[in-house]
Amino acid sequence: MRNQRKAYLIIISSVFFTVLLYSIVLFNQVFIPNRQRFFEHQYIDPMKDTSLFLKNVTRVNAVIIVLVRNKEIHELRKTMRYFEDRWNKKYNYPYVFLNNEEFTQEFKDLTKRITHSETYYGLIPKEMWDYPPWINQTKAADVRKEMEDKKILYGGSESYRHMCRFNSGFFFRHELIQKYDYYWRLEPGVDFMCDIDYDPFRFIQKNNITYGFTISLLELQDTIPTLWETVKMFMNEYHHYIPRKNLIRFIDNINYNGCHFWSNFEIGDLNFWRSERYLKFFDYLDRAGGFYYERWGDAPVHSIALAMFLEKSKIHFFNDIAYMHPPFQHCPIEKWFHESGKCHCNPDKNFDSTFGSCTEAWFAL
Ligand SMILES: Nc1nc2c(ncn2[C@@H]2O[C@H](COP(=O)(O)OP(=O)(O)OP(=O)(O)O)[C@@H](O)[C@H]2O)c(=O)[nH]1
Ligand SMILES: *[C@@H]1O[C@H](CO)[C@@H](O)[C@H](O)[C@H]1NC(C)=O
Ligand SMILES: *[C@@H]1O[C@H](CO)[C@@H](O)[C@H](O)[C@H]1NC(C)=O
Ligand SMILES: *[C@@H]1O[C@H](CO)[C@@H](O)[C@H](O)[C@H]1NC(C)=O
Ligand SMILES: [Mg+2]
Repeated sequence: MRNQRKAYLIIISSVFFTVLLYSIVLFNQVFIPNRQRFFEHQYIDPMKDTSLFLKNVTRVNAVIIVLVRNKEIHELRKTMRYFEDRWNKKYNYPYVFLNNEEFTQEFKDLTKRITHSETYYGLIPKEMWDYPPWINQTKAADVRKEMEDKKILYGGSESYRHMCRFNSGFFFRHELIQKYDYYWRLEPGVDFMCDIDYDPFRFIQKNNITYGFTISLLELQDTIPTLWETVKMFMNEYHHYIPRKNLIRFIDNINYNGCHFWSNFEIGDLNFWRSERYLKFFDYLDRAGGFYYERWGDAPVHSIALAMFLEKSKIHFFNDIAYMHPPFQHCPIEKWFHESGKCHCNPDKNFDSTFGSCTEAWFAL
């Protein structure tokens, strides 16, 4: 009697453990973490393409674009020093500096001397940095006052709005930019924390990629109250511009979920912004007035356009580019980057998987 019960117990527990073991195995196969699945099945790894690392290859038709004010010269010099040492001294891509005011001689001298690349200095024409005629400037001023009282970030700033509109609709049409196909946007004050030993321009050209990012995050909803309804009206009117395979699910959660690529870093194809569909989109938003009656940023505008018009393979997550724009940074978490001695960032400070980032959602798409 006793032995029989023991035997039952043994059988039951072994069945139980076998089932448990099988479910663990099954669970792991079905529920591979999104990040891991992304890197295994979707990610194109530049590190694995040795042709990108050849030292003798010719440059792509590309430019480094810096929109900047004279007073930011020292922040900019710091950033250029990092940028040259980590990457551009190996390639010498040209810089175009753009400003709504004339650059000073000091600004030109100090920036020229920090690089072996060609440097060009452009004035932004008035029509790219001013109110379009249909904007009621009294109303715009009232809004700025209201948003300032509500303590919305840059809510009271007029120049910030001109800047966001310029970066949304004009930088790629500036006369000094017109002859280029690809660009890398650079801002004063940012830091690059790992060596970049290949040419990202050649990488995106070779892989037919339109846009690359390092950090994604949520927009402040107070700055864009009517952006999404305007976008939806555009999508209704111009549905023929929107391909069946798109990325709208990355940004659409009944309302706009706020997800966008942080546009202070961008590596991309200028011809995307110059395309008929993007220009139509920009004009549509510009007519609606939200650059001035609210405070629409160029980052959500760019990201919404990318999401409407492109599929996932056209957008690249530059995991290997360690990048800091305070207060957030992308620092690769794979050990290799740090053990190789090529980086100086702390992977624990990486923003990708923390609250406020959309990069986990990107992995999951
Ligand atoms: N020439 C010029 N450049 C500007 C002006 N406002 C902003 N910029 C540049 O536009 C870019 C974005 O401006 P930022 O002030 O960095 O705005 P942000 O990145 O949203 O905010 P923080 O960097 O967090 O302050 C930077 O490259 C600035 O140098 C302006 O009035 N004139
Ligand atoms: C670059 O170097 C590779 C390998 O040494 C060689 O095969 C190729 O012809 C070179 N290309 C140019 C443009 O010099
Ligand atoms: C401009 O806006 C102000 C404030 O909202 C308003 O009083 C005025 O009538 C508007 N002007 C025109 C021409 O619409
Ligand atoms: C590159 O992408 C464009 C669309 O963005 C497509 O028309 C073209 O065929 C692609 N080229 C290659 C070589 O895949
Ligand atoms: Mg900035």
